[in-house]
Order: sequence, then C-alpha cells, then structure tokens
Amino acid sequence: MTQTQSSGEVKQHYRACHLCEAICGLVIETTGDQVLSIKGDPNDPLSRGHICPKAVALQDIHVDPDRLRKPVKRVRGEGSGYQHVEIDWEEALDLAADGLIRTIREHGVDGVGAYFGNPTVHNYGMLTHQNALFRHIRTRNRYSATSVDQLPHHLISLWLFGHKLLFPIPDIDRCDYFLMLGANPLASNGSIWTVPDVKKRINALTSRGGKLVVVDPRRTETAEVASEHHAIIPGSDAALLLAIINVLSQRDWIKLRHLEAYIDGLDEVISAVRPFTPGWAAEVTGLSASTIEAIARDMASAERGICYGRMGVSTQRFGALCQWAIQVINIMTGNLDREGGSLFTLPAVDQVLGTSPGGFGRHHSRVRELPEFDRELPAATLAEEILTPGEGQVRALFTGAGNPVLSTPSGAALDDALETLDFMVSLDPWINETTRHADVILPPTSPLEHDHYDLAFHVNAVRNTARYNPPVFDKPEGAMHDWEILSALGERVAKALDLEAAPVIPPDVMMDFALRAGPYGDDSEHKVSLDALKANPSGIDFGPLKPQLPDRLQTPGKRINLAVPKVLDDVLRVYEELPEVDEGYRLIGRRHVRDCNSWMHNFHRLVKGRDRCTLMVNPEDAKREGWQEGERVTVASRVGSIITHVEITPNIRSGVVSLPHGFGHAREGTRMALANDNPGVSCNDITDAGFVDPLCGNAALNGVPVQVSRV
Ligand SMILES: Nc1nc2c(c(=O)[nH]1)N[C@H]1C(S)=C(S)[C@@H](COP(=O)(O)OP(=O)(O)OC[C@H]3O[C@@H](n4cnc5c(=O)[nH]c(N)nc54)[C@H](O)[C@@H]3O)O[C@H]1N2
Ligand SMILES: Nc1nc2c(c(=O)[nH]1)N[C@H]1C(S)=C(S)[C@@H](COP(=O)(O)OP(=O)(O)OC[C@H]3O[C@@H](n4cnc5c(=O)[nH]c(N)nc54)[C@H](O)[C@@H]3O)O[C@H]1N2
Ligand code: SF4
Ligand SMILES: [Mo]
Repeated sequence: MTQTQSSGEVKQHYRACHLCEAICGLVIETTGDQVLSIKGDPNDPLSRGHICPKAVALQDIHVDPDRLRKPVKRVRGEGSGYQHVEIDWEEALDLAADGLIRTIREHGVDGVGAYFGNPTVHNYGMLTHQNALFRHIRTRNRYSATSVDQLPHHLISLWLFGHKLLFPIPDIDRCDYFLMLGANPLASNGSIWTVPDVKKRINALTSRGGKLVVVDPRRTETAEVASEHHAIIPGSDAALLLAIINVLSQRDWIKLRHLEAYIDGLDEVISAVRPFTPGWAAEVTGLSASTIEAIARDMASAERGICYGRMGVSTQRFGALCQWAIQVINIMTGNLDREGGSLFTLPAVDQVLGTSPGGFGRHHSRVRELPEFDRELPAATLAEEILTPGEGQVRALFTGAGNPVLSTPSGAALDDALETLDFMVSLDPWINETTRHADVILPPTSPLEHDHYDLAFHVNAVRNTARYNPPVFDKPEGAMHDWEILSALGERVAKALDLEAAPVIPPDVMMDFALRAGPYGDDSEHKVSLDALKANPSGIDFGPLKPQLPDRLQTPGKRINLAVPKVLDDVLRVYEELPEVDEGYRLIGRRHVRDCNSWMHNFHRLVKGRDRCTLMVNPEDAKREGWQEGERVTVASRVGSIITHVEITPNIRSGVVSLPHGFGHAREGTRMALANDNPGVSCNDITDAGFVDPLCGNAALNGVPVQVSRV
C-alpha cells in the first residue's frame, strides 16, 4: 500500500491485537481508509512492544474481498448445489429471527442449538450481548469451543477455588523453576496465561539460573529453548503427575507454607496416589523413574516453582484429572498464591464477583448423557443431538464466531449433520466449512471498525493492566456490530414470543460501569473509568500480581478442599486404562505461529512458504514402515480416514504422529479463495467424538489411536 493511493493526513491509532490470548498492544497508522503500518506499542505495560507475524494480518482481515460486507442467504444454485446471495439487513434479520421462532414454536426452545466459537471471547461485544438473544432462548443445547479446549481448567477452578474464572496464572518473571506440560507458548503465545513476549521471559528465567522443563511428545519450539525436554507418551501425563504427588509425600517434600491454614483433604489425596510409584509411571509414560523423581525433587526444592499445563493435557482423556493434579502440585509445594509461583489476577473488570461461579452436571446431554458445565453441553455431542430424533432434538442451529466442522472431533460427521437441520443461521464474516450450511449469514463489522476491551484475557494476564481502544475506522454505512446483530435478533424473538424485550445498553457503557465498580474504580485511588482508559490508550498498569488468598476464594468458608470426590474416583481410571497396549500410532495436534485455528488461511502473508499441513513422523517409524519424505499416507481412526503427506523429523517421539488442526478447506460452497487454494486436510475428520474425558466431557483431541499406511 503506497502513500499515493491514500488521501489526507496520517493518523495514529492504538489498539490491542485480539487474535490470540497475548493481547499485544499495537500502534496502527492509517490514512483515509487504509492501513499504512501496524507495529508493537512499546508503551503497553503488558506487551512492552512485542508482536508476532499475525498482528500485521489485522489489515488483511479488514481488506479481504471474501469477507462479507452484507448478509447472504442460501439459495439453490445451478445443478444440485447451493449458493449464497446478498440480501439487505432487514430481510436477513427477519429471516434469521423467523427461523428461530418457527423452531421454538414447533419444537420448544431445546429445538434451537447454539455454538459459540473462540473469537467470541476476543470480542467483548459478543460476550456482553450473547444474552441479548439467548435470554429469550434458554435452550439446554448450548455448545462452545470451551469443550474442545479449556473446560477442565474451569471445572477444577470451580471445584478447588469456587469460581470457574479463578485461574492460577504462572508468574514466570519471578520464578526459578517451571514445569510445563502440553503447551507450546512459543507458537501459541500462551493460553490461560496471557504472557506477551514469552520467549524473552523464558530466556530471562534461564539466564538467571532458573529452569524450564517441558513435557511434550514433540520437541517443540518451546522445548528447543527449555532447560530440559521429556518426550512423554501422549495421554499418559496423569500417571506422571500422580507419581510426582506420590514422591512429594513419600519423601516428605510437602511444604504448604502459608496455604496450611486453609487446605483440606491432603491426607486423602496422599493415600489415593500411593499406588502410583515412579517405577509404574515410568512404564506408562516412557520417562525414566529417575527422571520422575528428579522432576519432583526440583519442583519441591525450587525457591519459587510453577507447574502449568495446557492443550496437550487438557484435551486428552484425563484432562480434568491432569488439571487437578497440576494444582495439587502447586499447593503441596506452597507455590500457589505466591510471588514467583502461580497467582490469581485482580482485573479491572472483576468477573469473579460479577458472573456466576459455574455449575456442573445439573443436566446431561440427551443421547450420551454427558454432563453440562456452566449451562453448556460438550461439543463432541452436537452431531448426535442433531441426528437423533426425539424430544429435545436440535432442529435449528445458531453459530457465532465458530467453525465446528473443522474444530470439533468427528468434524466430517458434523458437516453431514448440519445439512439435515431445518434451519441454520451464522453470525460470521466468512462463508466457510461451517457457515456454508447456513440459510442466512449475518456478517459483523471488521475488527478495526469496532472498539475493543479485553474482557476475557485480562483475567489470565501475568500483570494487572487495562486497556480500551476506540475503533480505528468508522463503521461503514448500514453495517452492524456483532452485539448489535445479537440485540436486533433478541428484539425480534422477544416480540414474536411475547417476552419482555431487554433494554439495549451498548458494551462500552457496560464497561464504564463495570470499571468504575471494579477494584481500581471509584472506590480506589486509581479511579479508573472508560474516560481514564481513553486518555491512556496504551493501557494503565496496576502492577504485578499479588497474593490474595484466602480472601479471593469463592468456596464455602474460604477453604480449598483437595479431595474432590469425582476426581478421586477418576484416579482409579488411570490405573485401569494405562498403560495402553495396542497397535498403531497416537495422533497429536500442533500449532504454527502463523495459524489461528481454522480461520486465518485466507491471507497471503500468513500462508506463504512451505506447506504446513503435514503428518510429522519419527525417522525410526518411517524407516520401519518404509515411508519416504513427502509420501502420501492414509491416516485412519475409528471414525474415518484422511490422506496427507509425511514429514520425517526427529522432533517427534516414535509411535506418535502429529497433524495441525484448522485445515481441510476447499469444500463446496465456501468462499475463501486463498484458503481453498491450499486446503490441507482436517485432522478433526479423524479425531473421535466418542473419545472424550468422561469426567467432564471435554474432547480428547490428543492421543487419538490411528493407523497409518501408504496410499
Ligand atoms: N484437533 C484439534 N482440534 C482443535 C484444537 C486442537 O488443538 N486440535 N484446538 C481447539 C481450540 S483450543 C479451539 S479454541 C477451537 C476453535 O474452534 P472454533 O472457535 O469453532 O473455530 P475457529 O477456527 O476459531 O473459527 C472461528 C470462526 O469465527 C469467525 N470469526 C472470526 N472473527 C470473528 C468476529 O469478530 N465475529 C464473528 N461473529 N465471527 C468471527 C471465523 O470466520 C470462523 O468462522 O478449535 C479446537 N479444535
Ligand atoms: N499461532 C497460533 N496461536 C494460537 C492458536 C493458533 O491456532 N495458532 N490458537 C489459540 C488457542 S484457541 C489456544 S487454546 C492456544 C493453545 O495454546 P497451547 O496449548 O500452548 O498450544 P498447542 O500448540 O496446542 O500446545 C499443545 C502441546 O501439547 C502437546 N501434546 C499433545 N498431546 C500431549 C500429551 O498427551 N501430553 C503432553 N504433555 N503434551 C501433549 C503438543 O505436542 C503441543 O506442543 O493457542 C492460541 N494461540
Ligand atoms: S502474539 Fe497474539 S496478540 Fe500478539 S500480535 Fe501475535 S496474534 Fe496478536
Ligand atoms: Mo482455544
């Protein structure tokens, strides 16, 4: 983009990047309606100038010719297929509302299903206004990306600390020892851990003599910069973690420190883990007994230690148990709520006090009886809830900022199931693998056309800061924000069903109120408000995380009971199900720094270069099976098969294969030209909706049993 194309003065805007959880501060230069440059904001107190290659792609989202500017409806095209044609907003909103209303009249509210995807939590208007519609549709069939992701974190936070959002955040800048399982922040930029510039922070840790120990079946980018890497057998982390707890107690290395005064149930935990010796765990995990002992010793003897685990240990068959064990280790070593350990945040908009703590198992899915969490059912049940007739069957679906066809297990089956719906509406800017099934697609304004406050990720951040930014560009004539679309649909549904319509309060007004009522608001020395944040566009710093226990606990009596009955029952399952003895390979996922789940493959600067949708295999396995570099292979699981090609690398454990998720484009009726030119395959066509963590219903996307054979 050159100066000559543009008109008028050059303007500087401040904006946080909403593409991943690192929420980096940006400085965006524009002229007229064009972006001239996007750079890191050195004055952002959290990100300190850091950005990754995706930040610059914010402008690609904005200018992408495939991004819908007007609603579209689905009509029968030539031949057997369908196509989407533009319609105006009034017609689109009426069509969408009518489809939902008709379903409610014919089948009741449970006939409407809803799936909200990941960008929902990166877009505060969607968070504040989901209920503008769904307060009128109190369906049991709510789903979201949570159950292919961080569900175990919420559940364990609810059980141990009394609120689904009380996440202990690794205080990396002040720790000496960091045990990291199933996370690759050098590619992902951190998760349930808002930690921009994580590489610099890791380097600082190792330079001051500290240690980062990575447990991952793959030698990842993060493992590369770690002090130690242990290539574990996928799905076996529970055995390692239970053995560590056992060693800590057997060796008398428990040091509760300040936590002693409000911990219950430790003795029951200690007796429950007694069978899990390092010798047994060694056989199950592929790590040696002496390694397991050494990890326990290092964690116990560190002045300030952290145990943290993410996708690799959350989206596997023991996800909830792993997340529980991680917190037990942090507590047993006295590192919870301690500087240099893991601490709770105190964000400027304090949702711990402002939202429901969450609940579990108050109802179950109709077909497979999987438990709800926080009024949502596991996404792994969605296809069967659509396909199985009977009372409560999903007949219409609303999707908002989600692409479950590519992002949830047995995606191919869901792709087929969506075609059987009576009605589908999507709130989404693109016609992709999921939204192509929608009767009507309602596209919101581009990210640069709406304001931004990070309601979700300040909750997980390594420092307490706040940042609000007005839109970079004006809203185009006639366009609607996500929250406006949700409100407009809510009004129509309420009117038709004779329900009381809710007053529409814009998200920024809500934010001002919440900020002023929050911990740095009117009653504090900071007096933070929306105006104060507007006057400080790089953000306001409230300092490093501080200990807050027991006050911050939301449990009865402000105590932490480690002996959660459902979790202790699940401990037995580890003994029953591990070690696994079967033929074949274990499939795991991976992320690349230039990907963002399924939806950013339409921008040249992010997809250029070598094909990234490859099946990583270990050289020994390749030699034994006779696979050559680049050779096409079939990867088959219980639910299906895909054809991809082999990338031979010593960086993956023998017996394990890895495919990224979010590919599998070029399906009929989609409109994402560049993504469709380099489609790749969807690993979720072979991950298995039947393979879940039975404790919480989270999808087990990692450790899926597969067979690999030459085409
Ligand atoms: N095998 C495997 N599967 C996985 C994972 C894995 O590691 N392995 N990871 C899982 C994880 S962690 C997640 S979070 C899920 C993600 O799962 P989803 O959230 O279902 O999928 P995304 O690919 O994030 O799709 C986002 C959708 O939102 C749309 N969108 C983008 N921005 C906006 C916006 O501002 N407004 C609206 N209305 N729409 C928008 C995009 O067009 C796209 O359709 O995938 C999961 N799936
Ligand atoms: N570039 C990029 N950044 C992203 C995203 C993206 O798609 N691309 N997505 C965003 C989202 S929605 C999320 S939730 C976060 C996720 O953030 P992370 O969890 O940090 O990201 P992953 O790369 O999925 O890391 C999971 C790791 O677990 C390992 N693993 C797999 N199975 C096992 C196992 O059984 N045990 C152990 N110990 N490890 C295992 C994998 O090899 C992988 O390295 O990233 C966010 N940031
Ligand atoms: S690390 Fe995440 S928040 Fe930061 S620039 Fe990259 S995508 Fe945006
Ligand atoms: Mo995620």
